[in-house]
Amino acid sequence: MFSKLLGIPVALAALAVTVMAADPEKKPAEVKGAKNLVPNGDFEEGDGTPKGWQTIDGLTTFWVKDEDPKRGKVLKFDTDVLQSQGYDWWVKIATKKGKAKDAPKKEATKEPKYDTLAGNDGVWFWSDPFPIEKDKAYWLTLDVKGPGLMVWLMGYPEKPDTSFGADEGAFVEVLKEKVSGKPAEKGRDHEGFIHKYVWKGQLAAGGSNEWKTYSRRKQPFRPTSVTPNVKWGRILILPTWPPGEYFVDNVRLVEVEDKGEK
Ligand SMILES: [Ca+2]
Repeated sequence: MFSKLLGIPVALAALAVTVMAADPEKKPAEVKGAKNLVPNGDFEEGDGTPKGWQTIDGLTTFWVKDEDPKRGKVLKFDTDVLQSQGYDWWVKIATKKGKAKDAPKKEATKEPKYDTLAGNDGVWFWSDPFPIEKDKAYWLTLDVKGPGLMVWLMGYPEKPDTSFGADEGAFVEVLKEKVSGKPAEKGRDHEGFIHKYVWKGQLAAGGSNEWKTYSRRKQPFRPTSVTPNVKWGRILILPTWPPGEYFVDNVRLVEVEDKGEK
């Protein structure tokens, strides 16, 4: 955990600032009539939780009004929550025994906070699936306020299961244990969790106390260039370290003109 904590997230946060700053000049032209493929990417629609995304939980994820009324509603994350408390509450959400409005009060966290979600699995937030077309190139942008975080476009051959946490191996194992009351199998014949996605592309974003738009600098995403069986995509937003609050708005994935350089 320690190396993950001090290695990857911190390095990525730095990368987000130095390499991934917004640069609209480099953006390839959108194809004519291109629409945002991400459902409800501006988080304006919904009833208690944003439509087109996994549910918020009221402990680590929130659907809030931004201070700027023009921005409307945004997603808020809190990674400064004990991993144990987060997992316990997520099991309740996944088994429909809890709703965001009934979320428990956050337990106090202590320095150095290695036992928080920030220091471990982070707080994941998944969009619903949308179609990905063969040989198409896509451009991802999003607005972030807060520390650096990771965003992924995940590619699937089959339309993925959108039940809460279905793509999170560690969570699925814990959920099975809590529901069955038995420890998960870990023997030699145990296959473990098999991800349903076959492709993923990442974008580092964030690193400012002000809202900024982030995108990849050079290459668009081409999910079918090495995995031609990809037919569906989902967005995964994943803030981890440092422990604290992160805000996200306007997640956009649009088809762009592609000269085909790989
Ligand atoms: Ca919004």
